[in-house]
Amino acid sequence: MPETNSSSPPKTGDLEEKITYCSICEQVCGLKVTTKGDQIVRIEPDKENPYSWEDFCIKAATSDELRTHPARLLSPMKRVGDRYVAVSYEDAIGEIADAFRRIMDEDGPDAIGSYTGNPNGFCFTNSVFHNAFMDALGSHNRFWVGSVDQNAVHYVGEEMYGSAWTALIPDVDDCKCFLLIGSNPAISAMNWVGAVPRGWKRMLEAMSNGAELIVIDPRKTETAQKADLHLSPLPEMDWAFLLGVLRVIFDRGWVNEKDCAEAVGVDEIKRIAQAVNLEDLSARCDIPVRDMEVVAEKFARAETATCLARTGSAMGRNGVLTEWLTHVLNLVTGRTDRPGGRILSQGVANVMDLGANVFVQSRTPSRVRGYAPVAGAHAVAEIPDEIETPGKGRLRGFIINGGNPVVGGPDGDRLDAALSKLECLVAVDLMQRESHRHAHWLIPGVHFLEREEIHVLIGCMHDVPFVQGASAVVSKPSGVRHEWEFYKRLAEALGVTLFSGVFAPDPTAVEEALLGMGGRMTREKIKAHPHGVIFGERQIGNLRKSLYTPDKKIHACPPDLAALLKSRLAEPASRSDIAQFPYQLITRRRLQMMNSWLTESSGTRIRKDVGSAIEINTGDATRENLQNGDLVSVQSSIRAIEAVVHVSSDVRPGVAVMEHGWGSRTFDPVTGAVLSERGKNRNRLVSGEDLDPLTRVPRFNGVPVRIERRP
Ligand SMILES: Nc1nc2c(c(=O)[nH]1)N[C@H]1C(S)=C(S)[C@@H](COP(=O)(O)OP(=O)(O)OC[C@H]3O[C@@H](n4cnc5c(=O)[nH]c(N)nc54)[C@H](O)[C@@H]3O)O[C@H]1N2
Ligand SMILES: Nc1nc2c(c(=O)[nH]1)N[C@H]1C(S)=C(S)[C@@H](COP(=O)(O)OP(=O)(O)OC[C@H]3O[C@@H](n4cnc5c(=O)[nH]c(N)nc54)[C@H](O)[C@@H]3O)O[C@H]1N2
Ligand code: SF4
Ligand SMILES: [Mo]
Repeated sequence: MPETNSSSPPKTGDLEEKITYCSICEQVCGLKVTTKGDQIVRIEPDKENPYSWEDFCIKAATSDELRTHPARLLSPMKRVGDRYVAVSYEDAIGEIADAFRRIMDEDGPDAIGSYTGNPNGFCFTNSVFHNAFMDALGSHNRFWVGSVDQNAVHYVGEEMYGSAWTALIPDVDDCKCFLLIGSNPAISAMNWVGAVPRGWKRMLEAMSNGAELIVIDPRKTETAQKADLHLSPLPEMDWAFLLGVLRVIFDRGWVNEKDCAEAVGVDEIKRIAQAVNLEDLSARCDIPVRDMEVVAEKFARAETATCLARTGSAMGRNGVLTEWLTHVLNLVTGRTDRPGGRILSQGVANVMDLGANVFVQSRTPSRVRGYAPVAGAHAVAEIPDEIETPGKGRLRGFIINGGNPVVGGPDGDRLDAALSKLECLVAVDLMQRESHRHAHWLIPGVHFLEREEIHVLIGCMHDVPFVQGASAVVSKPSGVRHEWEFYKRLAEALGVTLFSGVFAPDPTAVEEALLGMGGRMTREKIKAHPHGVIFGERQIGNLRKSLYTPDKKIHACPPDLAALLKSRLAEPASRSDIAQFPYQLITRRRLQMMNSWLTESSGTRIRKDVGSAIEINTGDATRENLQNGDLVSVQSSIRAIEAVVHVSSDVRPGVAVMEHGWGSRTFDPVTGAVLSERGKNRNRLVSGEDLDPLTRVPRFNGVPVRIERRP
């Protein structure tokens, strides 16, 4: 029988107001939750939160729907045939440990692997204990969601500043010129490896005080609609645009001499930029030379400025080049770690110290493709090969922890087929979704409204020194244990030691140890401020003191990035497959969804077009004789899917847009019945072979496709 958790008896009572924050995205918006016993009556923004409340959105307002969803996992479930049965944690942990032990005895620890998804990063205790567990096994086979979106940041951080966790936050209030590449903060909020709460509203305020906004995006997004200048490039070609802007800046001498002299490699990137022809760069990105000159002048001559690229470019073939060149642009114009530019994130500890000294640092190449890990983890695109290729270290046991890579990652059909070949697949989640279809074990997750913790990493990634502890506003369901406890007990059952015995395997001990490293806040002080606290002045100018490069200098032109740039410059200016695939598919996000989850919530049910629409430019539609509502086949190099045409003047010619996250089924774990199936998974078109050569991120943005009317 499933055991019950005596610490959470059902409660009844009067209305109470409780304070915590939303853990769905990095904005960590403060929440005021009205409860009645263990029921949530209302979720509102916490207006006493000194930092975040104005970003509160529908995702938090409806977040109780997943917590109380009828298909939520309420105890460990064991697969028996094509059904699942509820079992106790003792039995589940015992049997999983037996299977993992048998596999490791035969094939070594690398035969056990794991994938951690985005929500895992928002639960400190889960992520820390999961990593400690994989460390204790001695497995190098870790895969994470960073290889889908943010590896470019980590790669460039490591190469330029010596730490993969160099979080440079836009200083929006003091910025006079924003150059935004592939980002739509009006919908996504201003967060990605760091947060600026109400960042979009603060940008609009800065603009009403004279700041300019330049947006580079193939779609006229909600953000671009507010811009002073919107330029619509070909996908994956932002690097060429940036190199053109840099060339103009170097040619005209609009550089900050001191910052250039203090860094290493500026002369080299200057030589590369000055060796190329602006017309050539313009042909690559399809942005006129004149526009490059205008942007160069606006950016370099502004009193303060900040350039940032985000997932629009990072999730494509040249994401790392674009990310790098934004850092070069900021550096040479004197915007790096300066007011109004990109500043080192603030918080309870220096994030670069944590990154360099505490987080996983494996450098072991992957077994099959031989790729080096980025930020200690291998790429999602590699998982199928690692399961299917025979040999010692072939993945046989696997954990999917808070992720849905079959839908969020590339070529989900291939990953799904590979996952079905595992001998022991464990999914740790609140619900059984598409990626968990072949799981042998379903282990319940704890909803963020039910957990108490101090997220030390997020506490280091703000634009001001802010920290807040999460509190459990309601009890977790009886029978559900915290994810960290699952890993702790699985380690015990396997006889392996967490944290090499350095910390006690207890969340409080780990939180205290990491807070102690920063020396800025204690658990007691944090807990004394339930609404969160800004505990000091912002300190700008710490980046150069915190560098982990061997010579303690910023490296403007790392050799592998320079080599990649030169190899791209040697390619023909336009795609060689353009006749076969005339369009490039890009992606968009919606306010109500968080990647592939919350599709189960009422927020998405108010919409009719649930992820089957393909937006194309008006002129393209006329040429192809397509109209709104027409059914088309969208064909990439690996597969075709169906979609419904939506004609739009917001999308540039040659580009098509499909939102991601759809086409992920949810299941009733007891009966196996499909509970919901909505929209198309557009990532089925994305190859797991065609990757950014340094970060191994697939081409989610920029997939070459052709679009044909269905009979
Ligand atoms: N085409 C395209 N694809 C994309 C993107 C895109 O823009 N375009 N965006 C990408 C981005 S930015 C990201 S970050 C990835 C995300 O990719 P993933 O992280 O792999 O997937 P998610 O869709 O976020 O699914 C997260 C899962 O975690 C579960 N979950 C939620 N909270 C918890 C919890 O507290 N504990 C546990 N154990 N589980 C929990 C949810 O139920 C869900 O099943 O997708 C990427 N995929
Ligand atoms: N509502 C909501 N908010 C979210 C999320 C969500 O799923 N829903 N996800 C969260 C997560 S995990 C992340 S990582 C962040 C991401 O936050 P952002 O990086 O701001 O993500 P997007 O809103 O997808 O913006 C990407 C933009 O890039 C454009 N684009 C596509 N291809 C290219 C290209 O080649 N070049 C250029 N210049 N632009 C291109 C797209 O049109 C799109 O407008 O958002 C977070 N916030
Ligand atoms: S999902 Fe919405 S409410 Fe939650 S932290 Fe992000 S912006 Fe704030
Ligand atoms: Mo993401």
